Amino acid sequence: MGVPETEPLDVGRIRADFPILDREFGGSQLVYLDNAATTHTPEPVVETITDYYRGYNANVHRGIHHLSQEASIAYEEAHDRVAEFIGAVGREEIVFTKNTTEGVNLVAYAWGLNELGPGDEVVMTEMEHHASLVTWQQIAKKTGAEVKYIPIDEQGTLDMDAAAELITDDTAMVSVIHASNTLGTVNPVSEIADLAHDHDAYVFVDAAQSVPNRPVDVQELGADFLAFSGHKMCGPTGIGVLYGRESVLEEMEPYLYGGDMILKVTYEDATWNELPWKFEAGTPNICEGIALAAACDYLDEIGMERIQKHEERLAQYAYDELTAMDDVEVYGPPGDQRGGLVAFNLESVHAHDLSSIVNDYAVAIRAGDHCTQPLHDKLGVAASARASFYIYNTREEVDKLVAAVDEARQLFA
Ligand code: C6P
Repeated sequence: MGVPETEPLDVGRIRADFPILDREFGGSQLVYLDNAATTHTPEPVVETITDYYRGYNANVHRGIHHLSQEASIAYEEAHDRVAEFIGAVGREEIVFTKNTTEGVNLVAYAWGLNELGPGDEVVMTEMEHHASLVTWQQIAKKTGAEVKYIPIDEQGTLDMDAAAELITDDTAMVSVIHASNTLGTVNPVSEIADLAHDHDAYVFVDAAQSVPNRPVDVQELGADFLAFSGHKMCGPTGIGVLYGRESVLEEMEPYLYGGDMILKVTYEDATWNELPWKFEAGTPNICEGIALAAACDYLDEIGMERIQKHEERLAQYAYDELTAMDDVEVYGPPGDQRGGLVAFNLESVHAHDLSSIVNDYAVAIRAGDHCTQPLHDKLGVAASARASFYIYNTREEVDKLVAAVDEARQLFA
């Protein structure tokens, strides 16, 4: 769209690419504020999907016929596009997975099971999503390694003094969430990566809530691994990305065995294909991978810095409006220090009831533990309601949320 990074987004124009936002429920137009769970898919990405199935659907790396060649080239180039999007060296560092969860499991199984043992430590944060938390916890149990957590303070910000003490020569892996899907906190990943690398530990970054919402450069962050999901960034479901530093991926054993990940197979043994195919066994999600590249194009055309600013403005506004209510508790750092989401509770109304009432006004938010049960335990609540913003949301939609929360209060008064 060729406008300066500081210009607000042309939300009206963006919304025209998302016909789903025109849906109405009970006479009210949908207000979709559940973008941290999944985002919608713009027309150019939908067109990429239909073009694929109408024009060049074929398996990749398995045929020399025209369709297979076209599909293979598009699928491989999608890796290049994603590499460019996050500042990776090239396609060899981009493994297509199903989602963020598969990305962390790949590293945990292919690297963790082989490399961790008694005396080793995996350091995480108290705000990790279950995708990382449960995975490293279970791999630690299998290997005898120990898990430690960097604590958060009252504002939901990491205690970096504690981080400096917890990360030691015993640390083998530091797995850190870039932007919290519950608190909205954006963590100082490069600072944490420096601490980890000072002790020769690897750094895994859960970027599920950052790659879709702000510029992310794996080199600047100092990530050895970084994972995210296509469905949270205008792409389809069923496609995710694991970035791995080339030298580290080279050393790692494969995660899944089978077709396409091999170089030479005999009845006795096998050798592995080059990166990244060594980690992409079997027929991959071809169309979804190609569509993810189209999603990168779509977001880059809008501008990731402008997207970040737009979301931050909405989150700040929602934070201000919600904290102005005496009986609402908002979790996480102040409005000017958070990513594009706000988790909260209305006194004496369960988050599920709250989300059900606002749904009566066609306002879609999420309620629950957001796959961060230990964090909710720490906050002293079983669940919270959460509004999360994206490129197509407006201040008027925040007003509708706030009005619906008011209605819920009156209903339960
Ligand atoms: N969070 C949410 O509503 P998958 O499901 O693999 O695409 O993403 C997992 C995941 C990992 N890390 C973070 C920080 C996440 O937010 C998520 C997904 C969704 O918050 C579903 S629980």
